[in-house]
Amino acid sequence: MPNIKSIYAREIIDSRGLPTIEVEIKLASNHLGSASVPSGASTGSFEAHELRDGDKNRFFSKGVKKAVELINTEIKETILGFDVTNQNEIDNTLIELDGTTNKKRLGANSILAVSLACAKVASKFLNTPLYKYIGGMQNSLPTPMMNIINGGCHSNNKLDFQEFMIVPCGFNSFSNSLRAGCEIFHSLKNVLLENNYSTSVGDEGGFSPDISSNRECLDLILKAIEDSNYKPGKDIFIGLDVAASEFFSDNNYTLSGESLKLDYKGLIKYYSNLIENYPIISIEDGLDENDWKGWVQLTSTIGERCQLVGDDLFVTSSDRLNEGINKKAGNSILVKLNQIGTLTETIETIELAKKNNFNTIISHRSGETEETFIADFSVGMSSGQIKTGSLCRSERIAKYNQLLRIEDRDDTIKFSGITPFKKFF
Ligand code: 2PG
Ligand code: MG
Repeated sequence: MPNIKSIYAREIIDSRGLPTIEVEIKLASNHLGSASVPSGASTGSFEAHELRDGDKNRFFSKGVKKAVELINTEIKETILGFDVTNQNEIDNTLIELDGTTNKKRLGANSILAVSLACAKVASKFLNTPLYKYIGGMQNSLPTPMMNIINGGCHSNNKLDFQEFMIVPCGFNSFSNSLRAGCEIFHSLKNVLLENNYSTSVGDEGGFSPDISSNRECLDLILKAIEDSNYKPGKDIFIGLDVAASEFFSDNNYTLSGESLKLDYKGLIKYYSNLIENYPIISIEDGLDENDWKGWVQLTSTIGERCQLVGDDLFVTSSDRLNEGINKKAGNSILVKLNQIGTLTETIETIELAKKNNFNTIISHRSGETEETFIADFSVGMSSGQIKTGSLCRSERIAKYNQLLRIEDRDDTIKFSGITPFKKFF
């Protein structure tokens, strides 16, 4: 029987050495499933609430014992006996039980850990791969956006932009795209060494050289692409996560690394210039999460040439995405399950995005675990793209390896190679 027999949560440690939640669910049929949840550093202020203990004596206040306790008592008592294949009912019950608009009482981390563990054990009960359980028969493998240089609050260098990603295009499979990413990652290591830069890595496994100029970073990446015998602007493109909310205040964007203080118009010019000179096909959070006026202008200025991705802007919320669609702000959405807190709500947001021709990118968080749910999720939802970090650090590689497994096991699943908006070079 697919009914929930027991639920058990515990505190585990994430890739930054900070606590997070793992949940195990057992069914009456004795099937067992577990899931753990990630945590962000450059979080959007409209994200659902992450419940932390606030006890200064443990993990710098970041313990999750309270959240674990809530799962092991209140949440457990409420959903014991539920049919685990009824994800909507479980998620809606958890949302109601929480009773707040941003999951402040029980915590989006508690709710999501249970929501994901339910989906995983349901797929086991039905003896179906997780991606098929989520997506039915329509599955595809995503193009990876691989973050090979870390800046912003994911690193202690002076780079203002948070992520410099390589995006393979024109490859015929996920594994070949990933292979290109690995080769370029290694070439970049050599390029950095030749230029006397450190090859230490940041939170997401991208290199974290002591560089302050965005252009210098882009030049080093282009060199690494060429050294690997790929053509920038043909085989490999570049994506940026600017995470602009992190350097926005008093209506100004301060790029300290480049000694620039710009208003939104100035920053849009800066981006227009960058995309003219580099094969950049995607800019995430190019402007602040509240700068709707700037987003509308950004979209009308370069939205035909570039993927403009709302992460902090949309926080995986269908309400905020609707606002963006109505205002014509952005043309793509970054999807993070823990920004909203249940599988059901995340799927609703993706469906809304697709209906409105917004590109969808399933994303990890900078604080991750070995959990591979998002790999299956990207295939099940045919998201087209996934962003899950660099080509080192096992919490990032775990997702890529799961995608390799899916590709290897089921050759009926197509690869969604993406087509850039504009021809380059
Ligand atoms: C982002 C994410 C993931 P964080 O901004 O897109 O790369 O970072 O998890 O720190 O919010
Ligand atoms: Mg982001």
